[in-house]
Amino acid sequence: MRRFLLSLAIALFATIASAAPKHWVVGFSQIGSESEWRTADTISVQNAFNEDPTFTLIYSDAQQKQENQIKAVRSFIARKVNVILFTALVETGYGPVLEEAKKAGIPVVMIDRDVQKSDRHLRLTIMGSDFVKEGEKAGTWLGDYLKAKGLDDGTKPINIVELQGTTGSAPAIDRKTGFETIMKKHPNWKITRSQTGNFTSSEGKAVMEAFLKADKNIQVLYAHNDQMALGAIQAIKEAGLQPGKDIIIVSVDAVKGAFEAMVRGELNASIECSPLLGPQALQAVKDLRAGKKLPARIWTIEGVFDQTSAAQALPTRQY
Ligand code: GYE
Repeated sequence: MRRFLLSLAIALFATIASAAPKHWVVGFSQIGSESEWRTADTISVQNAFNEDPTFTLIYSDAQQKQENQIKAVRSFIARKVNVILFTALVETGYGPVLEEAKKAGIPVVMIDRDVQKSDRHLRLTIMGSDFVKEGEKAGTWLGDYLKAKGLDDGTKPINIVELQGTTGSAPAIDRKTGFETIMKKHPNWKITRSQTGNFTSSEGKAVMEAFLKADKNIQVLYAHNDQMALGAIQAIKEAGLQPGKDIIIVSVDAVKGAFEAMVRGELNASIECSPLLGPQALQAVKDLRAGKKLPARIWTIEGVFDQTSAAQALPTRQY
């Protein structure tokens, strides 16, 4: 009887042990903390993994330097982590290090910014937003707005200045492409000035100051993220103009700061790009651990907000 109970206990223990998920170590190579968006994204991923005791997350902040990211991935490989979460600062230059991860048998799950097409076979999947679509939504919003306000007769030139994100990054490339697709339907729209503001408020402000000094004929600002738009709003005010009125502003992200600016009437619209990728990343890694096949692309679902919807949505915003 004693022996029977003992073997029963052993069998039971073995069943429980095999059902319990294995402990996994996850390396996360983040690009930095250039914006409200980025901070929300980092916190979302850290919270999701730190709240699950079956994971240990190793976080590495590259401080906007590609070489730091390459070093981080190499150190994850040396530590034999189970999976690498990776956000690419720019699209190019990661081929060799991704090759090393692949050789080591460590899957790479991209979150947010992808690498260039020719390197995509080296990563397992990508989750995040459709940046091209965001650019298209910005253009479509602008077309509808100008029409509704009677500001565009289809012939008078509409001069647009553009604040681009980090040069060579997926969202900067794609948000430009998407916007320019919509511009083709409006032959009188023209991007008269376009420069990078590196996705930061301070550079957005400095570049807008330079635009305003050189050019008195700006109708619209298209900023690749809210942070740069918020910096530019400062510059526009300091130049004695009214942001949101003298210059129509549309940007991307829909962070809290943008909602507040819309409520103040200083920003006209923001295209949503959700940074809350943590729960989605956790689920994907859990699926991977359970031996499931991940889809090649995991999209986030997002909307568009403007001054007519900002005040109502603001209290419910999580970032
Ligand atoms: O729009 C911007 C940020 O990669 C989608 O990076 C992200 C962008 C986001 O710093 O605010």
